[in-house]
Amino acid sequence: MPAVLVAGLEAAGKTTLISIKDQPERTLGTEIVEKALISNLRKLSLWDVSGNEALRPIWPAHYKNVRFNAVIFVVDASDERLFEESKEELHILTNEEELRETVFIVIFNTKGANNVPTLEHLKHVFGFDKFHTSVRIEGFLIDVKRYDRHTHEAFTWLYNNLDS
Ligand SMILES: Nc1nc2c(ncn2[C@@H]2O[C@H](COP(=O)(O)OP(=O)(O)OP(=O)(O)O)[C@@H](O)[C@H]2O)c(=O)[nH]1
Ligand SMILES: [Mg+2]
Repeated sequence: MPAVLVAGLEAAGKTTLISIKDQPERTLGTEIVEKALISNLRKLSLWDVSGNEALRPIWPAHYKNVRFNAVIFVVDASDERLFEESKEELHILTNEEELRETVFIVIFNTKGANNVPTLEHLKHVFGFDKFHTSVRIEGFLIDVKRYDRHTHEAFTWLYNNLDS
């Protein structure tokens, strides 16, 4: 079963995205759930970590021991004050030796706000044009609380890129 690390800052919407709980509380330990992100497709082993700064050192403990097929990196796109810190964490992950073969999908979560930047702008701010060409990464702008066609498009991209 493919393993997927679900990372990002606190309250970005990680647990909401993978719909483990209706009203998620902050994740304080790592929760591993096996479920398909698109019904009828194969199950994934989803590693939902805490984005709390004090608990982020646990992330490397996971990917240094488990080979992840993908990283889902969730960003709160409604609060630009968090962009720099979020970008730093994303770039740390994309530079890790253990994640060199891993495909990255960045979920920019609108959190239902209607004044979020465009996807193009977000990708620029997060340095998408600066990743080494070997980094396989794509970004999507969605409201993680709603499972709509944008969510479906993002998850379809993930499934299509898991093994390639
Ligand atoms: N309206 C709205 N609220 C959201 C959305 N995504 C997340 N939230 C809310 O933001 C809060 C944090 O979401 P979580 O999914 O728990 O965030 P997380 O990334 O798992 O956070 P940690 O577990 O603390 O690292 C919750 O109260 C969610 O209900 C969204 O797309 N729309
Ligand atoms: Mg969580």
